[in-house]
Amino acid sequence: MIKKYLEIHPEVEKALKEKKAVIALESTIIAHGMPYPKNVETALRVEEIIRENGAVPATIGILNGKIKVGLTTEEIEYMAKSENVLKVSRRDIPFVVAQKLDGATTVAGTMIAASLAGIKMFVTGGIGGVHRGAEKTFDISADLEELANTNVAVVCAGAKSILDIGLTLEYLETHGVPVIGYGTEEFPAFYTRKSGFEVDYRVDNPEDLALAIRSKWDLGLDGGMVIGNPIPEEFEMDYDTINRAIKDALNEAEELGIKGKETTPFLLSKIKSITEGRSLESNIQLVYNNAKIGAKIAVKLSELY
Ligand code: PSU
Ligand code: MN
Repeated sequence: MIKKYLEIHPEVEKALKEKKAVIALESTIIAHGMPYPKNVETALRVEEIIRENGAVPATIGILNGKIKVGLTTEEIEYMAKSENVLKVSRRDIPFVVAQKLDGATTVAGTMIAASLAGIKMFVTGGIGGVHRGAEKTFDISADLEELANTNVAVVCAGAKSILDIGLTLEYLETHGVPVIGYGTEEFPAFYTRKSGFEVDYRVDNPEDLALAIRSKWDLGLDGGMVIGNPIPEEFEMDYDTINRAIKDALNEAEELGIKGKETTPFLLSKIKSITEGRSLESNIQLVYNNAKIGAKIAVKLSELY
């Protein structure tokens, strides 16, 4: 039944059958998170890094209504260039599929597709979360709800301070989503290693993480896990510079009345232009770093199944 909606790339299908490590990758970061042509370059390099570290990449998106698990290079190019690719979270999937549209999947959308295909690990840059001012706007990313329910572990570089990091962590705690610091006690803030917030558990190697992930699901504790992997020091942004840029971007979004699903892409592109592209460079490097660690964890996890 589900098969009619999914199209799994033969290489991914083979790896899954052989219980090899497979990593899901999202396409919203390609279509709405980074400008062309850096988005294609990054997406393809991330796949390479995953292979170099022993896992098979599966970039996920919806094309002509088909949920594709493992986009080809040409399909990634198309996602990166086309103006008609929608941003697809849980609520959007049925319509994009039924109307045979093209959609780039968010963290939530990608987790759903990964889980349908049997992929346990997912690498990205940053997750969505509770937005600043959410007590008025109710803007809380559907990513958090997905993390609460869907069995996919997500490696990210933490949450950006376009979000309310404290409230995001509270939300995750309420929903029983473990938040791990990879080699750190502090939850990373995407562009910077520090956020001022502690993680629940620090883990220093892929083996220990794989054991915790396996234990969670063995016990029927459904839902995901957030693995916060800090950006490498050499690519980190200056704390004050990035926070000033974020503040300016937030002000502009408010003045222009940007709302709903437009908010995150708007802020990302504003921050990029305010920092003259330096935030984009950091963003790219942190994704590469996550790909490396994510693949290593996936390899260890595949040995446990
Ligand atoms: N953070 C980034 N880059 C991104 C996103 C978040 O640094 O591209 C994307 C992810 O796809 C994430 C989505 O799932 O934004 C969250 O959007 P929203 O806040 O509308 O749920
Ligand atoms: Mn939102």
